[in-house]
Amino acid sequence: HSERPRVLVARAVFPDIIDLLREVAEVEATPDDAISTPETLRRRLADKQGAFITGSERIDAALLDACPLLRVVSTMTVGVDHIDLAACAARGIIVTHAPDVLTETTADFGFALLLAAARRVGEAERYLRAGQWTKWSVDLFAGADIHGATLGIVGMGRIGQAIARRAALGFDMRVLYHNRNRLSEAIEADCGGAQHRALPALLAESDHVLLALPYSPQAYHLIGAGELALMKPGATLVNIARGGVVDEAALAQALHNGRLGAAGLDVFEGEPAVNPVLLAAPRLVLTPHIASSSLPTRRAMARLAVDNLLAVLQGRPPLTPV
Ligand code: 8YV
Repeated sequence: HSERPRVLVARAVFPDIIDLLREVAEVEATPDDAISTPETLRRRLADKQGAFITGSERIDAALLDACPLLRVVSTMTVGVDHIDLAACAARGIIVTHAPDVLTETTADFGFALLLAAARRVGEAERYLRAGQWTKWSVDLFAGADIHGATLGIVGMGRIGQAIARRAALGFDMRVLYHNRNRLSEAIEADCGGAQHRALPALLAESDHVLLALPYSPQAYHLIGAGELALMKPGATLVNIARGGVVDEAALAQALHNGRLGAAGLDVFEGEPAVNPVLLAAPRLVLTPHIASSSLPTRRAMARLAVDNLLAVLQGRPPLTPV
């Protein structure tokens, strides 16, 4: 029917969830590889009122200029660094995202990376699979302890707080955090007595540092050679935020020269391409941006993105606007 709004689903995830859109809108759902270039996205979005996107589609002013009918952009991510929010606001386009539903799953994975890096799980498994395990030795893959150590969390939003609770309750860790704003004493208490620090102090005092901040231009290379040099010798760095937060060449260097004990990265500056200097660095666990990827959570993210679209297209307030 011509009066029904048209929606582009930039990635056909979970057909049963996308089908909910079809009750209200004309849906153009493209297979996974159809949006291969910004030009393809622009062409497919040009006559649409709504967009369902993931973290991989870039929504910028040039694209929006080609989409005069667009009213709502709904991303199934919590991060919105792929969307030019000012350009959307200037055109009256509502932007919605998917917070909360992925918090606990993502916090779980922060710990998975921290444990894997500090306890050298990746290296140890490769060694075993390569048939190199021929005898017991006292320091075989001897790593750093998690329990009882000091964890520094950079970015104390929903995910950072969920990690702090795990650290304090499950691993008896002392928790430090760095955040734009200091949290209330009640929230600090709920996060295992987490203490606020300036970034240099957090880096200097922590045995393990975990990055969970939203990406912004100010966060670009927040952790570079100078910051890595402030960290304790043998410390661990984990990044589940965005690749651009860490200077990858400086990190590789700090791993090569033994300054850092280990690192774990789920996000990369050029993802899905991975900087070869990282592939060559020792004691580094690398995963392909899967921190939110449990099946129930990925479904909940898609469902929330669909519900946000339905709300706006039916004239209701969105559930989780940016
Ligand atoms: C992934 C994320 O982008 O929500 C975010 O901000 O970084 C992740 O959940 C996910 O793959 C969704 O595309």
